[in-house]
Amino acid sequence: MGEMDFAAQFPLLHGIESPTDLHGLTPKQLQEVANEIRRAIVELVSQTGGHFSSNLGTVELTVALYATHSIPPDKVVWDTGHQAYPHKLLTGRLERFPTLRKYQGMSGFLKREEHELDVFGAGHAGTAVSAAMGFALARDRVGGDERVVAIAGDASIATGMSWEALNHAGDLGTTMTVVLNDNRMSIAPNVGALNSYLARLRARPWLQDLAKRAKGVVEKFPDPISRVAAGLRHGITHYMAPEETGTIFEEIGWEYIGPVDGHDLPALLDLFTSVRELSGPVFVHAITVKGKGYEVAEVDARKWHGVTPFDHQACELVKSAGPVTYTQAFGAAMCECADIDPAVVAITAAMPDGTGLNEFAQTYPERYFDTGIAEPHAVTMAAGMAAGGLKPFCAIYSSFLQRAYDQVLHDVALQRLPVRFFLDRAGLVGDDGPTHHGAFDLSYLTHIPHLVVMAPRDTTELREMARFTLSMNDGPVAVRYPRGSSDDRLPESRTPIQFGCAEVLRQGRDVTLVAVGSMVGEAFEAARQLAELGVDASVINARFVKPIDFETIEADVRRTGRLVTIEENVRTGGFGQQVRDGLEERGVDVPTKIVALPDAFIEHGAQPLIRRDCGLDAAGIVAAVQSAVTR
Ligand SMILES: Cc1ncc(C[n+]2csc(CCOP(=O)(O)OP(=O)(O)O)c2C)c(N)n1
Repeated sequence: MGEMDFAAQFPLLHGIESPTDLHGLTPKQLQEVANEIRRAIVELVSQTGGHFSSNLGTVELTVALYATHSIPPDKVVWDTGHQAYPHKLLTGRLERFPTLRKYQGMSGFLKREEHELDVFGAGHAGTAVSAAMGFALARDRVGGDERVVAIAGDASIATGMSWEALNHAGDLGTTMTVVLNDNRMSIAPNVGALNSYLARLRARPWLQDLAKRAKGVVEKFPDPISRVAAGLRHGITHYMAPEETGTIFEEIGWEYIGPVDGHDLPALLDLFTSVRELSGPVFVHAITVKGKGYEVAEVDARKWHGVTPFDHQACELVKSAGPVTYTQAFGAAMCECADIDPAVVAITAAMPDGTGLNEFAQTYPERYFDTGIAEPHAVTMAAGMAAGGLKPFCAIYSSFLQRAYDQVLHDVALQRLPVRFFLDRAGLVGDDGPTHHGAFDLSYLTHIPHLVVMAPRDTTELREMARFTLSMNDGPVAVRYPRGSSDDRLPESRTPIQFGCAEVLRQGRDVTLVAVGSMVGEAFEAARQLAELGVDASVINARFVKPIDFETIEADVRRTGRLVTIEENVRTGGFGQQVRDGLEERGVDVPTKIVALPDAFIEHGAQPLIRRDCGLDAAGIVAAVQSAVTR
């Protein structure tokens, strides 16, 4: 990609440094800009990988919005940010695209520190309407007149937070715009009653049709009525089609405009020009096609949501059949558990693919629940299910469960309800970066009373842990595991899981390494390298992060006299600090080194690179041991 001649390939786009550069362009040129953006997304993302189909769906929306607004000072807040590549391309970042999601390269999401027009960063869904409302209230306080726009997808708009914000702004009458980018898809097909409601709205006459109708009316009437009607031509739906009033949005104080074809650039240019002048909260319902313009992605937008590099001429995604991932192992374990116990049910918050629940969903459709992007609801619903006698397995990414901390604490743990949490993407996830790293779960879970926390050393152990949780009916349990596959440097032999017990993998004389989950393989490899350096290390697979197996650790440490703990979690409140604390209480006084993530947000980049930077690989562990040994 180094040889790409951006100026030759994307002549218009190449000249655009800022959205205001669109202002001098004719509608025809703007259409060409849109075409170049679409082509750039296909060509560039096919080389870097990244989010794909969502970005093809926002091309015309972005061009129209940016051509009709004054950005800056107008502000656009993108929900989640995975669909904002057109925004990046219109804010002077074309030439940075080859570094998309790469180590030290451009983020796949929006970030305030990456660009001044990334006015609000995200990665988690459902924040845009609240943030945009905040900007609007700040503007009103200061006395500015800039427009604030939030763009949210049909899945993101259904989050609790979006509705909290719609409710609030509708009441205050805050002047702002929400653009609903309705492509009917979450990552998987969208779910929920609101989604069905949006489908009914989609079935209404589209604004373009209304505009034609209005034009007929205009032609029949002399001035000034015709002028008024013309002024409303792309204005407010219900003036033109009174029979179509009464959307839920209007009922709660928003001006609802739509549905409109989100790929009809001339219509969108007209529409956003008018909308920019409206006061109060305005809700624009745009219908888009996820994957628009790249046929295979239109047909299977789900498969093309996030992609690895692909051949864009051949239109083919090559999925390599690598070793079993933790996600796949969990999916298989769920089916086994459901087979064994009819009380087992599975819950996902809009991530059936990401959490590996597809097979379960097909095999046990009546025992499978997709809440949509609604982690807090998913957790409390699971609590209710557990109270009602079911065995809920709640599969949520580590970073997304951050949203439901109080639900885990107040609804699940306080009532000692046996909900089984399965936290995929625990630890550093790689290319998605700081919004998605599961860096905090050991800290935000292990201090909650009654909650048991486990971490498997490999995919086989994950399956065993899932089965093990079937008998844990006294209270909640969380199992956390990383993105990716098992470490193949670990021995195959294993001991059965016993409650609260660690597994000793190797017994040495000089130092005790106690590792959690994803770090057990690295610790084992470090021990092998240390042996070559003449240091004989024990390796203990912690298995339980709560309760910690102090007997096993203490016995080993009393022999070796030195301890190194290793975990892929922030140091504060993590495993290592708790081990040190517990040993101190037991009167075991040994030099201890804690290898963990620092008190910082770790940038994106390939997993091995960012783990290396944090000292969370065999080499980092060897270095930590050497410093512990020489102390
Ligand atoms: C809190 C949270 N849960 C889950 C996700 C994972 N996720 C990323 S994008 C997405 C679907 C978004 O769908 P939609 O808002 O309709 O936007 P589209 O991609 O269709 O444009 C989901 C579930 C997330 N980013 N944040």
